Amino acid sequence: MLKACIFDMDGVLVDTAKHHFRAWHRMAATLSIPFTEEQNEELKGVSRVDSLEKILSWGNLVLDNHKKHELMEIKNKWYLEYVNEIKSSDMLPGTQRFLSELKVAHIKLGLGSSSKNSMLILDKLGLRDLFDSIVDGNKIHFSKPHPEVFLKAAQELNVHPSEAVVFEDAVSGVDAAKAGGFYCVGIGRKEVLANADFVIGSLNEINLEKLKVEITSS
Ligand code: B16
Ligand code: MG
Repeated sequence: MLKACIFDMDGVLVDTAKHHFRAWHRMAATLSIPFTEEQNEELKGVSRVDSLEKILSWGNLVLDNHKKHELMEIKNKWYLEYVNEIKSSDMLPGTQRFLSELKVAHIKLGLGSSSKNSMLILDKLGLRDLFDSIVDGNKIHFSKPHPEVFLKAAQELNVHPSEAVVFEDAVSGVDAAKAGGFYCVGIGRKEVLANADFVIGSLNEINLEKLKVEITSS
């Protein structure tokens, strides 16, 4: 029985993935490390520190912890500048409608994001109060694909993973959801999110009725 829906934030509810890419791209350029959109797919859902480690490894660059900390601060400063102007019109299609539909149907709502900036973004979008549980990068020890973020959200919502659905746009996030025993709806392209139970382009393509049909037929 479906009792809860747990949403990733960046790339599912709001189009912040392009701002993360822009900030990391700018950072990589200062280090003379080439960084493509394909490589950026590997950073989606991955924590700030793990993202930096990946970029440094692509450039075969070894830095001390002090320098890494400095780079992460600068990247986040740029990212915050880019998202500063975000408002409710930057929500991805279907977000407001689908969350409201679930709320009316008394399905519990959880957030499962790797971002440490989630509260700021949710406030800018006016979405924070809709969520019954918010688990983000400030509350977890292990980055996706570890299932901790979703298991913690399910625990806070007082539901079993088999009673919850996770919505994810990242390969690492889909893997995290499946590792945690959740039904997972991928948001993006089927070829990329092959491990998801089914894939849609955006929340605009789903409603509660359709979701229940997909779960039952799986
Ligand atoms: P921050 P999600 C993730 O958010 C992003 O997909 C990923 O690109 C980012 O590196 C990570 O949050 C950490 O974000 O630097 O803001 O703490 O997709 O899990 O909602
Ligand atoms: Mg995401």
